[in-house]
Amino acid sequence: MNHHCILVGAPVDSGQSNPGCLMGPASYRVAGLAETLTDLGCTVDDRGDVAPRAPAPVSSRNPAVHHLPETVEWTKALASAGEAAMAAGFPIFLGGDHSLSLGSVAGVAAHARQQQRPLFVLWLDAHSDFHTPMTTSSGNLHGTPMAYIAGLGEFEAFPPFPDPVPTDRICLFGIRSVDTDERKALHAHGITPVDMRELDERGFVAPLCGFLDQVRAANGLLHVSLDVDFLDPSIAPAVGTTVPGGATFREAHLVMEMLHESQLVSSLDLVELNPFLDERGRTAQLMVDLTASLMGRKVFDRVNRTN
Ligand code: Z70
Ligand code: MN
Ligand code: MN
Ligand code: MN
Repeated sequence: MNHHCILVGAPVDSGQSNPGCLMGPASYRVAGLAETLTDLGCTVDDRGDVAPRAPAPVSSRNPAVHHLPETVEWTKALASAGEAAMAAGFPIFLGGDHSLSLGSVAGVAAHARQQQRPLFVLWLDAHSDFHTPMTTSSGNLHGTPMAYIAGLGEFEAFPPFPDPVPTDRICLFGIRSVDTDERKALHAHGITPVDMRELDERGFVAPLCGFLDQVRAANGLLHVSLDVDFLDPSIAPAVGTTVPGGATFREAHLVMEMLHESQLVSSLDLVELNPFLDERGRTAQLMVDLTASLMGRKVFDRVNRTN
């Protein structure tokens, strides 16, 4: 794992309808993300917030879709910022709603193609985010990045995704809210999410180890996209749509600790934090602490038990 962290502020608010995610990057900075990483022995380059260009007047064939022009410009700007950050170190994208991953993962994928390394994606989320702009009924584009990354469906004014990620390199993890059209598309493309029911039955370790073994065997790069709503709303209230039944405090930290021990993660998104809905900063602080676990904070050193 590269311990030169590049912080990329992505105050994206256009992918959903609940204002506030644009304060996310500021909230992570106030919660001390850079200082926490430095204390762990990482070096940190905070590149500030990405500024998208003025949107071109594009419209969607689906009248439900809103803020398409803004989201397209964020995608382009974050793809170039992401590709540059990958060349320099370990990018951490500070969201911003989940539509930012249309761009962050595009930049990461462009870098992976250049390095001739296969890219894997771990999607820690209550939702599968597998709509296309044609199938979404909410019109919220934060519900679409996973389909874009997989190169599936029609994405209108968006640039074509560089080197789409084959579906067998994608792991949707913690899922508990899937719309009918998403379920059909997931089924059609042979994706079986690791949903909360499976995690209840098997625990978090075995399904995650299985995926990490695949990444290791392929000498892959691994992008992790952490949506606040992966976490149970009782510990992470600062999110627009709360979905009960999410990961507990220890389950979430265990995932991050295992990811650290694997040494496979090469980039990270922190998405969907809405600081306006937070309680005394506790969700922002938890996201920072989870990032610290991913970067190696632990109580005791122990033999690596995950591989
Ligand atoms: C629903 C939609 C979603 C996040 C909500 C919800 C999507 N499938 N994603 N919160 N992060 O509107 O498309
Ligand atoms: Mn999401
Ligand atoms: Mn979600
Ligand atoms: Mn949400």
